[in-house]
Amino acid sequence: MSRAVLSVGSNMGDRLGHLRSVVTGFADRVVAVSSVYTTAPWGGVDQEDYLNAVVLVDDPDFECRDWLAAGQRLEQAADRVRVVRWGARTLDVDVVWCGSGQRAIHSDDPVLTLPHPQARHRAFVLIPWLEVEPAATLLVDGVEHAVRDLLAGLAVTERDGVRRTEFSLSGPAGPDALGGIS
Ligand code: A4P
Ligand code: MG
Repeated sequence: MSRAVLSVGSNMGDRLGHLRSVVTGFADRVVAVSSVYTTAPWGGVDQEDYLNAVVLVDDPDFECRDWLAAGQRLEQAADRVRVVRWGARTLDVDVVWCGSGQRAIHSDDPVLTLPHPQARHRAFVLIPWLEVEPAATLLVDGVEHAVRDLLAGLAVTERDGVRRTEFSLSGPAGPDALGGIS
């Protein structure tokens, strides 16, 4: 039985449509969906801006690995091709956090590392997560931190690269009209 925080991102093709496919795909397992944010690429690879959001999901019959497997199926459905680490992609679904009840699951398994090791460094994860779960906490080096404190500790340039849009993942479907937003 588990609840998970999923970070979804896209910077190729119909970015909004790809993110919406996650909400549609998880259907009634979806508990909350953040706003859609336009975000500067993270990780040093030269590429287009991303759209990012966070989706909270819950299913008493799902183990944490089931969220990863389902996310990877959605990536495949979006014709995701793995070329460059941290490079451009139609759809990325990362399991940021997974827990049973209020208990966070910790895992060092490279197939599913929990919590996601990069989450604490990424404003594009922390900002939308706080929007849907303001009291969220994250285990860092064995110590529980408020996500809002982790965000406050990031560089201003990192936080300023994440801007909320007026687009919604639950609104009417349509082409990605955000290409011109800078
Ligand atoms: N894996 C282990 N733990 C997890 C987890 N908690 N969630 C494994 C998801 N996957 C996990 O991932 C590589 C392997 O990580 C998988 O086989 C899985 O078993 P991948 O998706 O195949 O490769 P990747 O995504 O290129 O690498 P990586 O390291 O997962 O990259 P990230 O962390 O997904 O970063 N900038 C902005 N602004 N917005 C973004 O969304 N995304 C990335 C990708 C880079 N820069 C970005 C964004
Ligand atoms: Mg990934």
